[in-house]
Amino acid sequence: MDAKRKVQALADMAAYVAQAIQKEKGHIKIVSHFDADGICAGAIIYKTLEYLCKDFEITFIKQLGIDEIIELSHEHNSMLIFADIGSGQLSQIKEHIQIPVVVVDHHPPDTSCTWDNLYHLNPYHAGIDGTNEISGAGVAYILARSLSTQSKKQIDLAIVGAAGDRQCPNGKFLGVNQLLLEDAEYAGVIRCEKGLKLFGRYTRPLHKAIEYCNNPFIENVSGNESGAVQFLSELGITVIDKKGNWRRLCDLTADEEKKLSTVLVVENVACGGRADELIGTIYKLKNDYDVMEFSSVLNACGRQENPLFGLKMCLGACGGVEDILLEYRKKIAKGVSCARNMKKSFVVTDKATYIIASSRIDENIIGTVISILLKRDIKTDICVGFGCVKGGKWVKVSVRSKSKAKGVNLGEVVRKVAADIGCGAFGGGHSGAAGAKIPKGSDMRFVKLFDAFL
Ligand SMILES: [Mn+2]
Repeated sequence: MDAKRKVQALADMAAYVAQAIQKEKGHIKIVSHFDADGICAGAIIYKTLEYLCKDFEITFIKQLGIDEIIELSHEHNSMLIFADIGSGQLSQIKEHIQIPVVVVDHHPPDTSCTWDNLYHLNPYHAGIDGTNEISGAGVAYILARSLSTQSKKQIDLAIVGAAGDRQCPNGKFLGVNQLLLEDAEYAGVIRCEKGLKLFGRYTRPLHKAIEYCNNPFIENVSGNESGAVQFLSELGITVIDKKGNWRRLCDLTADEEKKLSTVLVVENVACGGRADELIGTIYKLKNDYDVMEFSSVLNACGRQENPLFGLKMCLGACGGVEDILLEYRKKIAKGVSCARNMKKSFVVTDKATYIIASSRIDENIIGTVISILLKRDIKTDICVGFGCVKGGKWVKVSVRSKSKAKGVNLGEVVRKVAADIGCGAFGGGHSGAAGAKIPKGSDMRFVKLFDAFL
């Protein structure tokens, strides 16, 4: 079946779910995931319920475990809408929640579980691969479209959500995402152009964009404002225009951009990156952000425990972003230097490097920290980081591989290891990035089992 027919099949299912929402007169609570995709999915539904003049509220959660479900069961809502979350927790939801439940998710569903008050919209039921072809925000958009024609304006968020969930390998969207992108371009809410992929292309002074860039990481330039200015002036690129304004990347001439691209590509290859990853399609949004850039801003909001700020940005607010990003950068830099300082205690096997920072690096940033270390500090293809979780009962495990590492599905391995550890441990993910939560003290067991599975 081609992508268009699959979308039609999903839209037909959405119409049924939409009816239940339309009929609902009481208080609706939207519960969405706290990452970029979840924030976009939440924002799409939020805006749609606003169009429909519903009585509603929204909340974002890190995970939907049994504790969260029981807490929700004690609240006084008339309907719950789970977005970008819930398809894997149907049996627990069924057990504890009596009111009507809508689940709008793209994770593999527990198909055997269903009940009268469940309205479940999931791409797998329409033969769509929810890992690569559509995000939680994409599914939310399909639902929103059948609730209100005004919601068609939110299509850009469906693409941002997909980018946030890494559904654009090498900068390209596939299947349903590609169809949605074409619609978004046609509607004029996303504009595609080719060029240097540097965050802040339209939103930041160029020297700031260079200073904040970690990809490539250039010694004495990355994280160094005057170094960045000097770097540009050595290339013959002025940082201020004739009127005295800061120049942005989008203000450069084609020649200047080419010169800058060449140097950055060389630097990127020198630190282990691919030659072609810095040049490609830029997907410009109405708010001047690039799609990838905006999704990483939303991700930072979630990880800074401020998803509501991300929601506001999706709904059109624009102030205060630099502050939140600055805080986030500081946190990451602190995490990276903390990990580097404990290099001697890394456990290194011939397959992977294990960084056991379960009492020092926060669970929200451990994944990003090991991704950075994997570029320059680590020899093995796979890196595993252990981060601390508030409350002290759990440890967060993040696993990342270099783009070259092939043949291992990290998500599968992590899921099996977590199952072997037991005691409530759980995990999963994708082939190149995965995560788990394990009981405190089982770090070394994870190391042993994981290494054996590899
Ligand atoms: Mn998602």
